[in-house]
Amino acid sequence: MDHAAEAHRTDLMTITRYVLNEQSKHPESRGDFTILLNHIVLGCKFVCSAVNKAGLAKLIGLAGETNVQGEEQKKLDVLSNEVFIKALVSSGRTCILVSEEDEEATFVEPSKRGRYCVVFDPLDGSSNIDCGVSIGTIFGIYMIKEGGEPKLEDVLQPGKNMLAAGYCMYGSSCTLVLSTGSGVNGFTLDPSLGEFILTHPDIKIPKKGKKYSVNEGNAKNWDGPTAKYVEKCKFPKDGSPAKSLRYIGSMVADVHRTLLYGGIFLYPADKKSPNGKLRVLYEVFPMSFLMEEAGGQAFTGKQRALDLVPKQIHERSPIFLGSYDDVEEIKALYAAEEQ
Ligand code: AFP
Repeated sequence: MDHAAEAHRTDLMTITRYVLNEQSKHPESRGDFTILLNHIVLGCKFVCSAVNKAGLAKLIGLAGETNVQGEEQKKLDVLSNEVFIKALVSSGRTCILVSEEDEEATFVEPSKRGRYCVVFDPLDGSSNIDCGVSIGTIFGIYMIKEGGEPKLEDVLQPGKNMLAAGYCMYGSSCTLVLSTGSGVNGFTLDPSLGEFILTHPDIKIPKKGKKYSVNEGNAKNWDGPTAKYVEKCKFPKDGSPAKSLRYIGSMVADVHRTLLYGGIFLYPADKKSPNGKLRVLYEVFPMSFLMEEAGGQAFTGKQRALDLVPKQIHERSPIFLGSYDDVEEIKALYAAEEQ
């Protein structure tokens, strides 16, 4: 019997233990972040359970409302949003919450206020719910600027100011990927324990990938650099093999695959949507943060994605993210076009 392997398997690194370990590296830390994260984890577990039971519980179907983006809300969107808002407020560690589902930011009442601002999409990819495709929650965490009342400017900060970002994917397994600014780690929910266990330590994205991920149905409206890049993926002229296309249409699932296998995920601007589709605060920033922490890059077509300063909470931006070398290629095509 391989005792070392056995010991390894029984020494379970839960997400709470991991964050407490991280916390102990900062003696000044008061444990607020650990408490906040525990509440996010609770929200993820609840949504995971609701997604798994959706068919059975007859939760699938329209809730009869339209959200701020003009999209139909599914019951699970509504439920997930409520769960996260309540979990985050009750943590006593948040002051401003921005959710994809709510037109306005939520300012937490003074008696329950803490120093963190959380931006999140409670259930991204919800148009995929009915067919059982992986969907997820995306979140980013800022700290309120020192002093005074919380203001909207506290969340209208560039993505590079985030303290942490992550997503939880509700798929064949429930996987939470997190970065607190020193690398990226993946935790898988063990349903029998009800705990997220570290299963993907120190994730590094391959420097170059073999897959590209984009909605090709929008190709007729793409700009020059995007069209050239995708053409290069399919018909490389340097003798390298063509890339394979993978597109789920659920950002968490497409980014998760890109992070683990390498390659590039694109949601570019096009003639119909000059700012792209994806939202800066709770889609573009958290995923860009994770990509950079894993050794990849994220680019908007004009600049490093994390340098963008949003003016509105539901702002959108084009995004190209993934393996370092693949993003470098699209950056070169945009630079060439500018000249
Ligand atoms: P839904 O939440 O409406 O399913 O949108 C998902 C999403 O915001 C993101 O998760 C996908 O990457 C992207 O939209 C897919 O958009 P297209 O359907 O236009 O390709």
